[in-house]
Amino acid sequence: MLNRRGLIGASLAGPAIIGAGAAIAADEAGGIQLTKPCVISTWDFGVPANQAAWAILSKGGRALDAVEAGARIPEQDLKNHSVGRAGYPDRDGHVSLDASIMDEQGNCGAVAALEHIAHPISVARAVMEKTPHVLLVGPGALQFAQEQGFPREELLTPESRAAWEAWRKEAKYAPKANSEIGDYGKTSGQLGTPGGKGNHDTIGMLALDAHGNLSGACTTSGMAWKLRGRVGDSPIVGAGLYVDNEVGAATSTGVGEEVIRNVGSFLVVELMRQGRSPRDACKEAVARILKKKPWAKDVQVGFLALSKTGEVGAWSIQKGFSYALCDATRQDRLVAGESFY
Ligand code: SD4
Repeated sequence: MLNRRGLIGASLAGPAIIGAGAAIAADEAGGIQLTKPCVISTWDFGVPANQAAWAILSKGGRALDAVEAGARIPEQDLKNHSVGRAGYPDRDGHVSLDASIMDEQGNCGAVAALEHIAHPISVARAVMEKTPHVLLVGPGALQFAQEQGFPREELLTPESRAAWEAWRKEAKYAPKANSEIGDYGKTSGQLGTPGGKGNHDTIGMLALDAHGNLSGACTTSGMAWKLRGRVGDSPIVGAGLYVDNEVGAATSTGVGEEVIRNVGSFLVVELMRQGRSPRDACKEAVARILKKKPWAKDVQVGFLALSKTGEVGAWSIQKGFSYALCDATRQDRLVAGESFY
């Protein structure tokens, strides 16, 4: 697996391809064109996730099935402490998961603050397909998942517990009603702010299938050491994920509060509808965050977008946001995204 700490920094001339492989054609604005079908994901662990999605897409399968299968890969990865099983817990030691999924018809489903279920993305899909609702939370989401046959499990691994116990020794957790960067920092302790080293890594996946249909999935254990009950952007349709089959799809990673405040993924897609490239739309959505709250330059938020025609774009506040690309040409590309700082 590729190590995000070894990434080449973002280039002002356009996104740098850091996974080995054939060159990707970048347009003048720095966007990347993929061929249909294709799938893209946030972060380095998006590479194996994309490959699982590709097994479906390459056989003519549906984008929705592809993104669900892909998102389940980091959810079950015991080395991944920010998605699914083995995710770092909240302040009180509970692993609390957020996920959403959206298809080409605008159907969507999500779960928030879900505990004890290893694959929240599949529960989100069940909410979409088997209930009249969009979002189930907390104990109700757990009850629904168990009724659907998902096993109840302990998701806190010994390694995650040890990290949490080490954090508790040092923690001076003082959340304020009016958040400032210092509060995110205190919340996260040694891990740093969400989206920074060691404390980011929502997987957002966007796929375009051979039939020309888009779908997306987003799943995370959220900000490490968060307050119990805290919900990030990932399960909020329009914030952490949005799909519009006429235009494109977008997803986000980083400090969810900043994404929710700006309804980030919906904004990216609407900007694409108005004619912006995925790259420019992501850049503008990041700029909006910084305009409202200039101190947000010290946290990380990244957007990733895919157009209906297979064009890819991304932008983040800080360096270090990588994303994975997969189409018929290659299934293992990793790109260092562009950023303002
Ligand atoms: C959240 N955006 O819960 C998600 C997860 C993440 O840094 O990327 N955290 O805010």
